[in-house]
Amino acid sequence: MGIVNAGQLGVYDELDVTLREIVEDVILNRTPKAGGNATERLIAVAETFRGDKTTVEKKVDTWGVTAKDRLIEAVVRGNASRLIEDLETVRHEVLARRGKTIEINEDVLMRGLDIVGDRFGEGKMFLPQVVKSARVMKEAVAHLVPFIESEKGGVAATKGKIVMATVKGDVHDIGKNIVSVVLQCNHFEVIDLGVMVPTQKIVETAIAEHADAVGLSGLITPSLEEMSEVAKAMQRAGLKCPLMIGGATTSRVHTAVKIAPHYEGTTVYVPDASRAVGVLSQLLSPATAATYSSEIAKEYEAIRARHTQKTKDMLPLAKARANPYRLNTMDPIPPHRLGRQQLDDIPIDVLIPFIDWQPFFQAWKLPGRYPALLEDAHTGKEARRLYSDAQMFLLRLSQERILRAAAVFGIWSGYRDGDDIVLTEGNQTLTWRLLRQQNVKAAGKPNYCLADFVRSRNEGKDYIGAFAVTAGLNLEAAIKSMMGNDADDYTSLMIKLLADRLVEAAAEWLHFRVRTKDWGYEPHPGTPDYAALIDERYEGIRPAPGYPACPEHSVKKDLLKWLKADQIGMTITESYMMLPGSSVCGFYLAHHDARYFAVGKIGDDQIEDFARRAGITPNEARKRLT
Ligand code: B12
Repeated sequence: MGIVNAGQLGVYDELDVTLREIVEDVILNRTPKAGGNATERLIAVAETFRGDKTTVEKKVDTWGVTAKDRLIEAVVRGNASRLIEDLETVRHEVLARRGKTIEINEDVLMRGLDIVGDRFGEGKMFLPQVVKSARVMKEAVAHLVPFIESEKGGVAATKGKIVMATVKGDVHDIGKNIVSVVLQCNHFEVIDLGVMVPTQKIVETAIAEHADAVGLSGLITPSLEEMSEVAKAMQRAGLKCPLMIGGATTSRVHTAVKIAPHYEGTTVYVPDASRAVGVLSQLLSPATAATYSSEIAKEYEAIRARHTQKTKDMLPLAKARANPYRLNTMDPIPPHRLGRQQLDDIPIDVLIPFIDWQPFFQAWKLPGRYPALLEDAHTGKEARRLYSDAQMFLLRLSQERILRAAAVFGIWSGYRDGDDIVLTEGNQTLTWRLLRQQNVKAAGKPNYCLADFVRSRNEGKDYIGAFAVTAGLNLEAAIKSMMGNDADDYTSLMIKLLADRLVEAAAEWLHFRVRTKDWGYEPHPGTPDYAALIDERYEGIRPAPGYPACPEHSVKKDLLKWLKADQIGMTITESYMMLPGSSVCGFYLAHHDARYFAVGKIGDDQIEDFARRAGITPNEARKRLT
């Protein structure tokens, strides 16, 4: 399969490492190492190059001639093939002139990192490359540390020390890890406390380490409450350092309204890893800190003032309820099979065709729409490389069968009761309390509530489905198996992001199966149409608690119990986060009018009504719903 044109021969060390390994496995007959599947791996990776018309430019080899230059290049290119050899050469040079090993870190490796930081900031380098550079940096530092320590060479200067944590009850760490890598590449020292970190530990570490800033991350709304608790504890402990807030559900408004008022130090929302460097640099530089902090304080004060103004255009709950979506009289299709079902081991390769790749590239900060982004003149090359790596990892995950996907699901009789949906089985019930839009609508437009898509008891029989699915079982073991015991952010991020893609794919696959088989209201068209699935062009919806049509999270606890999700290894934290992290749960509503919408802002009357229905205090309801 190889034709060599000596005139166009690339530098062997610069070939894509994964691709090189796959080709070598075939050429050198290293099949036992590849688990006996070298051919399949090569064919799979070849698929990703299909139609790839490469224009060959005359490349000037910039790879350095001295070991020192090569080390800088190694960091910039994220290529560790000669790393240890070059480190040793430079170390002996340094020692020969009675220097100290620490100088290699400061004068050589850091110069590489400077280039990486600058290029990333200018949009000339992409996140996957930055993560690979950080991997080389870590490997180099790990090699040098014993020498530095034995020489008592002192501590390397950094721009500041940051304590990072995902808050208690939350396990999402992809965003936090990306931020940590980017900060480290910009000379910040990061003390990463991991996930589900108790408030006290964050505060104690910040004090003990004399942190220059604390960074908190979280995925879902209940984590915002925990972030407020950390802010309060930092205030009580007399800390003054800046507090950075990040993660998918956090926002400037949330930070200004819910978190900042509890802490006198500067509290700032950072939307993105690439902004973290700029924000921190301004906050920690004596020249800019005071002005920047007071600008943030003013801006957040204005946000709070706007937020407390009552929304004028809000209907009283009674009026909103008098304008529901009115369901047509069509009889629901009875399911082929009622009750709970369990799938203990869904093969990964079944799920791969159901993957929505868009969020994968978004997470890696590669802009554009999939699949067009693979051909983009600016980012296409990196996107293709990333996609090819992803295919490789998926193939291994499916063949080595370490990462496991499982599901519990079913369809039950049920009915609408006011704004609640109730599922029944014998004398057992599961109540899902929903919220109704209260904004003023144009004539003829309803104030939606998901309960509107289910029949009430006196309208006749109806059915509701529910599911919980995970693709994160044995995730840590899978990461270990992919990379041995080496700490490698690139592989770890890759596997976590793929597990997230796989669980969403599993939810899509299961919904398809339920529609066409277990419920059977959709005719089976053979192979599902990928584009139709991604665009949600099918009958019925699968709302997941926490999403805008049903923003309240607590029902997940009852739902997992109803489904006996512990039997497939799924549990839930006090902040309603499911474990393993790569898990999704929700309901199936089959009526062909069922649709997604955003509940939006709700009034105090609905908060109090919800509190009554849920048997909680209005204060508790307010915390959960606003
Ligand atoms: C991927 C994803 C998932 C994945 C991954 C979750 C996981 N393993 O952690 C899966 C599919 C498993 C999932 C499940 C769920 N999800 Co989800 N999910 C998303 C999605 C699409 C992207 C999140 C993500 O990973 N982004 C990529 C990473 C790299 O970005 P990031 O974490 O935001 O981090 C970046 C920045 O925020 C920032 N940052 C992050 N942390 C920090 C910290 C500091 C200090 C700084 C400076 C910056 C910073 O820098 C990072 C890099 O740029 C978002 C929607 C969205 N577009 O954000 C919904 C979203 C977060 N999910 C949501 C929900 C509701 C859920 C579920 C509860 C649904 C359900 N009922 O099953 C479950 C909960 C899962 C659980 N384990 O309990 C809601 C949350 C809404 C809310 N108000 O709470 C969102 C916002 C979707 C929506 N529009 O409603 N989800």
